[in-house]
Amino acid sequence: MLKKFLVIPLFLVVFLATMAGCAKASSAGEVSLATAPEVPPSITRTQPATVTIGLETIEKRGQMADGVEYDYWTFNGTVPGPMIRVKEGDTVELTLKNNAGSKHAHNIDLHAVTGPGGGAVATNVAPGQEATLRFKALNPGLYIYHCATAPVPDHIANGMYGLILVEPRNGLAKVDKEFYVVQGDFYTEGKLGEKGFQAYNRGKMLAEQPEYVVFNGAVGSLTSDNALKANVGDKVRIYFGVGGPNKVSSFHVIGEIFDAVYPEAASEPVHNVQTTLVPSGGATIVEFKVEVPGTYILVDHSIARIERGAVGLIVVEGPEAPDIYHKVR
Ligand SMILES: [Cu+2]
Repeated sequence: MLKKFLVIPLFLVVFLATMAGCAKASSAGEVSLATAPEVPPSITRTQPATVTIGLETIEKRGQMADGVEYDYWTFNGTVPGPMIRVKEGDTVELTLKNNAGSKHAHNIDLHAVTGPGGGAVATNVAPGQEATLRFKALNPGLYIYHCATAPVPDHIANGMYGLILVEPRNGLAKVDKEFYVVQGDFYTEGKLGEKGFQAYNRGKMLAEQPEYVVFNGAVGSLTSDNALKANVGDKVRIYFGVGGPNKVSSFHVIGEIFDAVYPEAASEPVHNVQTTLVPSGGATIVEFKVEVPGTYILVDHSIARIERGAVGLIVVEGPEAPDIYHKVR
């Protein structure tokens, strides 16, 4: 009896405290997500808010390269998963659903989370189930998120990663074009270029000998019809991450110099950088103005990897700038 009397007031206290907590931060509703290479729009509100995110883990067959199929494990059906954009100080309520058609349990570890496992333990979900995590985005920056269900390397190797941007309180400077690119290494049964369905090869993953090293999950995701586009005079910002599971990236754009790099996505930029090193499970933000028309090539300057797929294009259109660049004879 005594227990019963105690339980009811305790429930009321918790309920009222929760309501008071909710009243402090306004609710800004669902966060808009973007599929690579798109970036969600910048956040115009100036105050932190409570925001919600819905992600679904989906295992599906996709194209690794021309004529090469692979069984990816994904967030929302794409590699990388969607880019998430929140604001410093936001309270984020993330619901992770595991598609009923999945064969494996999945979860999410966001490097933007302060708390055990980055949220992985709290979001471990069997096929057909869902879980909800609430966290406060304390530190501004650009962070990798990934699945951390054991064996973790298998889940990452199959494509379970993406980026979450925690915009600083005062926002980021306005630019003309923003792009979202994540590098990953893939380990197929067949050798590079071998046609048909290719299963995952765990031995190659453990030996750290990928067949493919690609941007945005597949060879050709940023070339020909998928090339990025900009105009002469544009200021371009790339949110670049490395999902891994194993390889780091010597990220470089052939024909450009980064006016600013936020090394490892830290808050303070450095200037005039040619190539920036991005760790596995890390990210960077690079900015550059495009002054001369033409085609610029995104690469991992561990340059053998261009043969394995790590190539992307930015096609810049506009008037020639012969005072900056021209062929004399
Ligand atoms: Cu997983």
